[in-house]
Amino acid sequence: MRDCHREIAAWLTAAGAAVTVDAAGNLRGLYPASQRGAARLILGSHLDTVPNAGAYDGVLGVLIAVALLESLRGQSLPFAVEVVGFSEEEGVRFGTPFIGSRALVGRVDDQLLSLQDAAGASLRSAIENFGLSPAELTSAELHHDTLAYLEFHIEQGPVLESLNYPLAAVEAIAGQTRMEFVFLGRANHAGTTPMHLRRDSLAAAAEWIVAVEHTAQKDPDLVATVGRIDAKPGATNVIAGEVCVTLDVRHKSDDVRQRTTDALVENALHIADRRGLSLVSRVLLDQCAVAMDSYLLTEIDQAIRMTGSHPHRVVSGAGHDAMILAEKVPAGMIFLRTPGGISHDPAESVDVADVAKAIECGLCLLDQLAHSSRLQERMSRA
Ligand code: HGY
Ligand code: MN
Ligand code: MN
Repeated sequence: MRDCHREIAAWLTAAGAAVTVDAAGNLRGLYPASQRGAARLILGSHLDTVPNAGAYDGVLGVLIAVALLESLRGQSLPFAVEVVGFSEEEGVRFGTPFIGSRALVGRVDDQLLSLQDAAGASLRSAIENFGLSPAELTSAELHHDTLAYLEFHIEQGPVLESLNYPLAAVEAIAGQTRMEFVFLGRANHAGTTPMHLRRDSLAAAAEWIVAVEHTAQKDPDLVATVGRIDAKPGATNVIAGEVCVTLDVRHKSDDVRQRTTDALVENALHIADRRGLSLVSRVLLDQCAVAMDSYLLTEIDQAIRMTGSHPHRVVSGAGHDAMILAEKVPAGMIFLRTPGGISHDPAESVDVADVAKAIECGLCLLDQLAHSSRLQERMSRA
């Protein structure tokens, strides 16, 4: 992250922005307005990613924001532009996502700071080891003069490619539930324990994982994923006594997502009970679906039209920092086509021409907002 900060901070500085790192490790570059003390527009995305990832999820949105500042070539706007590179959005290390953007909306509390990574290091100690102070987290919060938040991001799915559109406006972001389940059975000898006397936690988890897939296959708008399984003691000749699995459930309807999650918990309890095991589950994230700002949507549609593309609208199955920022300020997102619909994998890619269109769209958007009476009115109130 330090290397990433160094590279991007150099580009932001060269583009005329004043660069800082806030107490949550977010990189922040403030490009001044034509008048001192003017309100600000935030352009951002996340700098962290997942294991064995592609090169574009998150960071491309930050670099498009840098490219927009570079394209201004020192020209100032009626509002300041703050570029934010969020430190942690994926939730890989501490199991709970959106830590960087939560700092901007004042939601990094002691419970979150006490979360531990696989090595037992707390979020609090990770912040301190990076040379930052959790006591200063309040200074990372959004300034009262923030007008809106805009995020460019790859779609990470197949829709835009199937329609042959380079860009799309995001109208909403699906809600997501992330959970951890531990099936507790009885470790025993693989060679001497008859099948009818086993309390095999790995077999129980496997039965449940198939049920998770079958449940999600019944609704085209529902996805449910078991992404990680840890079996103990993890030896070929030992029946697993304890298995921990993760669950990720997403749907644009919070009601469907909640009912699905409840049913999958019920199913896990039933399987464990029938096999003589016990089950412990805990919720790591219960994030509701979030609609993007309707006014920004119309401006994004118009900016996409200005690039000669069709202003298509999509619902995002992936979570984004925009859904956190939307708690406090109007938020909008622009998606770029993802060739092959592949993401969270080294095969993730973008077409350079689509990135050029995204930058062109961003410049149109900045120009539209600079002349927007709606935004002027917000600026006068900020
Ligand atoms: O998993 C997601 O929703 C995104 O990649 N953060
Ligand atoms: Mn991601
Ligand atoms: Mn992302």
